[in-house]
Amino acid sequence: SSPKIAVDFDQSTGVAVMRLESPPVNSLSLDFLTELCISVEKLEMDKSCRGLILTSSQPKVFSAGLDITEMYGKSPERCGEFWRAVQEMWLKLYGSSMVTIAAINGSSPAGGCLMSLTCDYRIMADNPRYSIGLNETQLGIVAPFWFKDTMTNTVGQRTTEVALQLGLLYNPSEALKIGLVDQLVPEDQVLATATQTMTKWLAIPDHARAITKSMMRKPTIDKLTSNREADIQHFVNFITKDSIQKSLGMYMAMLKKRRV
Ligand code: CO8
Repeated sequence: SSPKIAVDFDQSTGVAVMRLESPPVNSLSLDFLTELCISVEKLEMDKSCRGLILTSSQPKVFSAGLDITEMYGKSPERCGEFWRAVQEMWLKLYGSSMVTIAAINGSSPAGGCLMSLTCDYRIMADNPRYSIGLNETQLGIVAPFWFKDTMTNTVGQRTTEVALQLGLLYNPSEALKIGLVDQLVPEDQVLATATQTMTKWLAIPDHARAITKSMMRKPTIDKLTSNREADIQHFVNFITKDSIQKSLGMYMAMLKKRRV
């Protein structure tokens, strides 16, 4: 099934709702990331669009993170192209001047968590079956510095230090407690709450809010923009190692076996 992004832009409110529609789990493939970047860029350039709500059309899952098959058995060139797209997604979302709200209506591991962390505010469905976090070490891989920075900027140094080493996935109430998400609501109210919260954020003059946002995030963004090529090289060298490929292979086999 082909990946899709459904964008619903309401001219009267200036708010766009972007639904991730890539069955079964919204994993971030190169195609999907490319489409996501194009959609965000279009909205960013449209001066009448002031707010963006990110959510999922898939039941139970916000996003399963990076598509593991994009990192397994692929050529170094292809891995590099994929990583550039991951960087681009983060740069576009973390650097967005729009108000961005994540309506997290399902599990959100690894790259899915990163995507939510780029937003200004996170509302998660209060369902104990869902989890969120940067679980990279559980796959035998290492979250890059800009994943780490985004998490540190949100929950602080100490919490990030423990969470990243153990590859912790948090249930919604734990995630709320450490500030990984800002609010929990019943599952059927996630989007409505995001819309209400958006109204509050949009009551602040755009220019003042956007400059403030940029002031907070620019040092973190500059760190990647000035190191993009080296970061790609680092990723390609790391991910194509035999030992890392073996870990990823085992993790994928575990994912499939886990099914009942
Ligand atoms: N990539 C590719 N395929 C996936 C992924 C993924 N990330 N996640 C799930 N799938 C596949 C499953 O293998 C399964 O395939 P199949 O139908 O062929 O068996 C199908 O999607 C459905 O998955 P589930 O049956 O597991 O669906 P559930 O609804 O039970 O669970 C979850 C959904 C919770 C999302 C679960 O699938 C899960 O935990 N997935 C793994 C998530 C994960 O660990 N992602 C990490 C990706 S790595 C990343 O994002 C950052 C990497 C940073 C790079 C660092 C490099 C140095």
